[in-house]
Amino acid sequence: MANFATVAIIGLPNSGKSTLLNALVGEKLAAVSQTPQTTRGRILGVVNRGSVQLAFLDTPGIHEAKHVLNQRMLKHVETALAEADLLLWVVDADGFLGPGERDLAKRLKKAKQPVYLLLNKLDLLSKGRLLEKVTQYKDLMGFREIVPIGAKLGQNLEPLWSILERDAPQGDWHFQDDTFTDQTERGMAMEFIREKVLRKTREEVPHGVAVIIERWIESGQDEYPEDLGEGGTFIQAQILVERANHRKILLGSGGEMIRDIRQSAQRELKKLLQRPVRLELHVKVQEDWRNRPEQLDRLNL
Ligand SMILES: Nc1nc2c(ncn2[C@@H]2O[C@H](COP(=O)(O)OP(=O)(O)OP(=O)(O)O)[C@@H](O)[C@H]2O)c(=O)[nH]1
Ligand SMILES: [Mg+2]
Repeated sequence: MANFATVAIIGLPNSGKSTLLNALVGEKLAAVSQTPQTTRGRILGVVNRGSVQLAFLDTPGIHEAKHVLNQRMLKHVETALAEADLLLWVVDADGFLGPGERDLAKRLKKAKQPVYLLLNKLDLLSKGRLLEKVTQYKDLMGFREIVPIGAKLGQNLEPLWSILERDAPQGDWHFQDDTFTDQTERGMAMEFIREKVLRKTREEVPHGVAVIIERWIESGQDEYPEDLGEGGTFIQAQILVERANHRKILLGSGGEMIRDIRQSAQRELKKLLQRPVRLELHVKVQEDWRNRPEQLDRLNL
């Protein structure tokens, strides 16, 4: 007898949803940064535990949509909410319970699926404050379970696993037992390059950044740089920004910033692809790309 559940990971920006997905899958699938709205799409991570298969869907943080990009981001949340059997609401338990949380609770009250509250960032909280949070959230709505977790350090995930295994409905697995995501290498490369940009920039710059893979050349193909060695990959990517002054910030004085970003992204891609990688980055200004549907299509957003 088999069990299968689609499990949506939802919540406000920066609460730790992607960190949790990575911790649950045990692989880095999603970009993580301190910048809200890091995740722009839905990211699938499949985990098999005994006879139970769990398909986790990481989603963008719920926020006010100001651009066409943001509307598309929120659509991914809606789709995940509609598809899921179980809903994990991840909150930053170290933050304030504000209007965003109240609005989301109002929506989740109407959900047909069970809602589990995950009080994340356990490592930053005293026991007393944690208990206080539990009381505050309990006042908002009824939860199937409330579990304090520390996604970053993988704290207290065992109780969560037990709950999910217990509540996954009976049904056939949807994925082969060796599948853990539907993301392509290129898609992940784009995300991880953007992650490095987000980790190094502040304020309005990160939100206007997108990454396009322009060339992806494998060993043996034409124009492969032979000095990279056998079995490697040459990647040329474009970083889109919205304004000329953002481009300046990204380049940094004497090109220091972009060099830094390139180096850390290249390191990350080597880890991801498990082979030699050379990364080349170009920064290009394109005003208002976040409101251009055809550009968003091209970016797979
Ligand atoms: N101290 C601490 N920090 C955490 C924990 N979990 C996540 N973080 C940090 O919180 C920030 C946001 O994490 P993400 O996983 O990107 O958050 P998210 O909910 O996916 O954010 P969006 O994609 O923007 O919606 C990062 O700086 C993480 O390192 C935790 O358990 N403890
Ligand atoms: Mg995220």
